Amino acid sequence: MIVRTLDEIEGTEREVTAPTFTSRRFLLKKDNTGFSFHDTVLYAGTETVIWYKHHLEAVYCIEGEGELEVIPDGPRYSINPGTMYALDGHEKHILRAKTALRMICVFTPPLTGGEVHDEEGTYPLLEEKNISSS
Ligand code: 9YT
Repeated sequence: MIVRTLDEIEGTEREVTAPTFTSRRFLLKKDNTGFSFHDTVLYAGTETVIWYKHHLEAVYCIEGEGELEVIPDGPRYSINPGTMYALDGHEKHILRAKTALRMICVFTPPLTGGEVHDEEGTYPLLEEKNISSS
């Protein structure tokens, strides 16, 4: 069994920051659960262009208010606590955070740990890196 708290993750290599969000990665590929599991906060007033060409992601909003727009042609969805969306078609999209959005995210295949969005909002498929298991 794996038990972790947010306190143990914040400020470690399991917390990956980007200009518009911080991602606290509770489970990664090296944890051997078959998926990765993140608690992500998108900063208020930001827009993030995302296009996961290599991953499927499910996202559950637990705090905040925002909007999800599939691009280029829509549709648009309101994002509020209690809303889940799953990118089962590798949809390119924009996530707008009106207030800070706290999102619980699951990725398959699992992220290995250090991924940051490239210029297309994509995460590469990475091999396991030799980082500690903390
Ligand atoms: C939905 C969302 O927050 N996407 C951006 C970051 C990603 N979830 C991550 O790396 O945790």
